[in-house]
Amino acid sequence: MERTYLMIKPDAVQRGLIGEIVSRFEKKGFKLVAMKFLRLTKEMAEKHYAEHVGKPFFAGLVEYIISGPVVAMCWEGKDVVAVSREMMGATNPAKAAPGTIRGTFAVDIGRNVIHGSDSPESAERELAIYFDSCEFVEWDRSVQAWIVE
Ligand code: YYY
Ligand code: MG
Repeated sequence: MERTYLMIKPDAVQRGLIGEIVSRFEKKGFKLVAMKFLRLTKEMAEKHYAEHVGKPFFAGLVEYIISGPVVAMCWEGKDVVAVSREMMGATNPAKAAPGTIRGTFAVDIGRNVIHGSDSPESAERELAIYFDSCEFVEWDRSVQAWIVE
């Protein structure tokens, strides 16, 4: 089953949105596989956002992402990478559809409350930054058959 890396960013933690955001993925039918509350080091942040090195927003992005604690999560489910990106909405909250996480809870691209991997390959790379293989919890949900045919 596909996995993705989702991260509740420092602004959402400060604003008390952890529960709201986790709840959306639970209710959707995705399965939580790993979860951690931590503050990123600068090294972790630069590794996470390596694809954006050299861009004008990079320094500010790193500063923001290390400015407070985040919630690091691994979620599993059918097409979870693409579907969770849809649930998050566009990168710029001003363009994010109403009802999406960014469309509902954010107004500024530099404070867009959540990160989600953009492909299964990115997910694998990002998950390895935050979790050891032993931290992914194997468990069965009794409702699974009511969520995926
Ligand atoms: O994957 P996603 O988070 O939706 O966007 P990316 O293009 O990967 O950019 C990562 C992160 O950088 C974005 O969530 C906000 C920030 N950012 C920015 O502050 N200004 C931009 N022009 C582009 C991205
Ligand atoms: Mg991205």
